[in-house]
Amino acid sequence: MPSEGRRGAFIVIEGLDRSGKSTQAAALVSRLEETGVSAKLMKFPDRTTPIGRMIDAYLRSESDIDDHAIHLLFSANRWELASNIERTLASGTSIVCDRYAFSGVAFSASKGLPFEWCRSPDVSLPAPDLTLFLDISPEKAKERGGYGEERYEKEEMQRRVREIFAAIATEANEKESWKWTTVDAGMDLESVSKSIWREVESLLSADHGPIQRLW
Ligand code: T5A
Ligand code: NA
Repeated sequence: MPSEGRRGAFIVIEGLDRSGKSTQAAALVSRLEETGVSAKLMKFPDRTTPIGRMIDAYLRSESDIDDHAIHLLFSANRWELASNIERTLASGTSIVCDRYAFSGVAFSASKGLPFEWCRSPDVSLPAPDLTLFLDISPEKAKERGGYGEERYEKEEMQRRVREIFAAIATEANEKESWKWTTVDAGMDLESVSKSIWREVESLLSADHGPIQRLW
C-alpha cells in the first residue's frame, strides 16, 4: 500500500488491436482498488473530447484526414489530458491507461511516416512508470470477435505495427526510469491478469521518484 504523500504510479497498457488491453486495464483498476490503492482508468484515444470526436469519426471511416494531421490530433488528445494525468498522480491516485504515445508512433510510422517525426509532438508528455505491452500474433487476435470493423484492423497493418512496437520496446528498455514489459496476451484471460499483477506488485513496492518525460 502506498505510504502517506506518495504520488500514484502511471501504468500504461499497450498492444495490438484485440490483444485484450481494455479488458485487462479495467481488471487491473478493480484489483488495485481492492488492494486499497486508489486508481483511475484512462484511455487513448479519449473519444469524448472535441478532438476525440474527430478521431472517432476518422477511425470509423466517416471522415478522411491527412496522415500527418490525424497523427497530430492523436497527440493533441493526449496533451489536452496531460495536466489531468499530472494532477491525478500528484494527488496519490495511480493511473491505468489503455494505450498512450507508443500507439501513436507505432500506428503512424507503420503507415510510412518517419519514426522521429512521429515522436516529436509527444516530447515531454508524462512518461509512464511501467508499460505493459500485450503481445499477440495477428492471427490469434483475429480469432477474437469484431476484428476488421475499424480503419487499422487489417492483418497486414497489424503485422507492421507489431514490428514497430518491438523496436520501441528495445529502445524503452535502454532507459532505466520507464520500464517496458512484454506480456504474452495469447494466454487465457486469468493467466494474462496474473502476469500483469506480478509486474504491478513489484512496481508498487518500489519508490517512483519524480514523473519522467517522453522520450
Ligand atoms: N491509435 C491509437 C493511433 O493510431 N494513434 C494513437 O495515438 C492511439 C492512442 C483505436 C485505434 O487507434 C489507433 C490504434 C487503434 O487502431 P482503441 O480505441 O484502443 O484504438 O481500439 P482497439 O485497440 O481496437 O480496442 P480493441 O477493443 O480492439 O482491443 P483491446 O482493448 O485490446 O481488446 P479488448 O479487451 O476489448 O478485447 C477484445 C476481445 O477479446 C476478448 C474480449 O472479451 C473481447 O471480445 N478477450 C479475450 N479472449 C480470449 N482470451 C483473452 N485473454 C482475452 N482477452 C480479451
Ligand atoms: Na480497446
